[in-house]
Amino acid sequence: MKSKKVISLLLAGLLTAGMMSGCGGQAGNDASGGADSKEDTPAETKEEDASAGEDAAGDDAETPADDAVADDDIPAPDPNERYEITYTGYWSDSTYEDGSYCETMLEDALDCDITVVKQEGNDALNVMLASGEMPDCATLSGKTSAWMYEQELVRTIPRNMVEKYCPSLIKNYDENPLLYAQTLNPENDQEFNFLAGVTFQFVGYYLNCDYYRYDWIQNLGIDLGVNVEQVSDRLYVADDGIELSKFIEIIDAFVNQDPDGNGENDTVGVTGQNLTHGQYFSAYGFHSGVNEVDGKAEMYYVLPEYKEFLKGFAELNARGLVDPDIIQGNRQLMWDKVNSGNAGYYIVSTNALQSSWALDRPPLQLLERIPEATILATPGIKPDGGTVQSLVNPSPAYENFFVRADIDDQKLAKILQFVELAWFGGGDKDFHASMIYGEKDVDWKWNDEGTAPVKINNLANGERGTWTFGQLGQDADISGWIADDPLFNAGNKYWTGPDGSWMKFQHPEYKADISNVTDLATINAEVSGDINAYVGEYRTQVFLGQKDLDSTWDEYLAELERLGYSRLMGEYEKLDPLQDIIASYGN
Ligand SMILES: [Ca+2]
Ligand SMILES: [Ca+2]
Repeated sequence: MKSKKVISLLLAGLLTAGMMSGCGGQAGNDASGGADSKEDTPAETKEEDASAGEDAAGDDAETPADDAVADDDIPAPDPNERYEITYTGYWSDSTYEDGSYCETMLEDALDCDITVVKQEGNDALNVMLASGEMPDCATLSGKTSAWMYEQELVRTIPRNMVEKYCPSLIKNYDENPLLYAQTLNPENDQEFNFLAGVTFQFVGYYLNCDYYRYDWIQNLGIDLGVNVEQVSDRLYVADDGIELSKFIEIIDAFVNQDPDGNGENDTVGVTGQNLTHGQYFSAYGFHSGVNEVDGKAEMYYVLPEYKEFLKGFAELNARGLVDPDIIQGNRQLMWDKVNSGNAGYYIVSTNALQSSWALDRPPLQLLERIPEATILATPGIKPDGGTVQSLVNPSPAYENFFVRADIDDQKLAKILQFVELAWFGGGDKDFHASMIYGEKDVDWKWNDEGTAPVKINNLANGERGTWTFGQLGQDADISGWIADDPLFNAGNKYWTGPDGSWMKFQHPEYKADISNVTDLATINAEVSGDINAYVGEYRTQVFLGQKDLDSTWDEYLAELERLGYSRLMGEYEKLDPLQDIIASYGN
């Protein structure tokens, strides 16, 4: 495998783009790196050839591998069999329409029968797995590889078969080698335990970000202490985070100094969906998840800095500077406050500037509803004299795709061809786009430059089979297509591309068991429910002033200990820091 270093790993995402489950999009930024494949894929050339369907995924056109394995050693689908593949994954609920456009397109190209097994959410999925009714292959959110093998539900996938049948996937793995560490069997690197799909959204185009009403800040005459650039009519961008003391000054003014100038004391302060936004933590010098403390892994919620955060936010709340509704966990309620001009500070992410999917939420809905509103995007809040800390995924890995235990190698070959086509269009951009946008020239067409799809019909996710098969193939192309938006692009130099200046604030967690080599998953399953519930309850009580922080903090730590905190963290001691693992793939 090729190697890259930390930087390229983190930045690869940037080149591309990102987005959420089904936000459509259009038009390409230059993205790429990704699926500019050499192979013109078979998808179309294939359809009349009903006999030997085995080449549909472009097996000959695969990357000129350095380790050329003789073709005949690698199992191929039985040319005399028309395979039936059952599958479930995203957008496979009861609204899925059997024989959808995308399903038929895949069936024609692969010369097989595909059936989507419908399931409604996690409970139904658990029932299905417990009763031994796992489909031939499935994208299973929230199911760890360790658990699936423990239950003897799934089989390993030979690496040479993936190299042969899924060249587009392998290309992404080669460019982001941590993906190998996440998916290969730790005891045998010639076998994948499962295949991770990709999305570049969480390593690039989905940066943490907060927004302020910049017209309010200007009305109030506040000097922010950072460089602010106007990048579009109504969008301003800061080159650095806002210092905590400045943040409090802004929020105080938003609450107490009539920032909208209507003569009424009618605006609120800190809004948010909950009290655990990374921006708040960054303000006090730590980040979510696993932090490093003198070479040791600690969860954020035991840190002295977290204690300071609790104290700080309880104080802000006591001063009336936090919107009391913050503890309701109601995203829509928060959005409404922002969109109606009741709140002037809010947290989303950079890609909320994309009109293709985010029109109903801040900041775009605010801009539509309040003509005088302008917005300032910042990368977060930092301690006075400190730096912003923002968490980013260590790799573009996205969800787990499993193959059932009793599938033989020949059928596996067919399933891998299905993966290559469904996720990446086998390198054929028309096919790839159709898996997301539907039928070419009916539901979407290429833009004038031919660089990105433009929607003709706004299909819901899952409609005509869109996203049902392609969700895990959000490579450079798809991510770029979806992210493209004039307003989003206006701030590109801050949040996209290898030179995006906000990238310096993005880091993965200190440690994670990406290869499943510890008992972390098991212990986590045993203790984390109770721990998280207790952490949440304590946080709310302190925030509301129901519990005195200083006099109860030791008790709090002792209770966490009783709930299994040290047992949990002991597993982390067995792991190398993620940055070291990433660097080990460096040149
Ligand atoms: Ca079918
Ligand atoms: Ca007012």
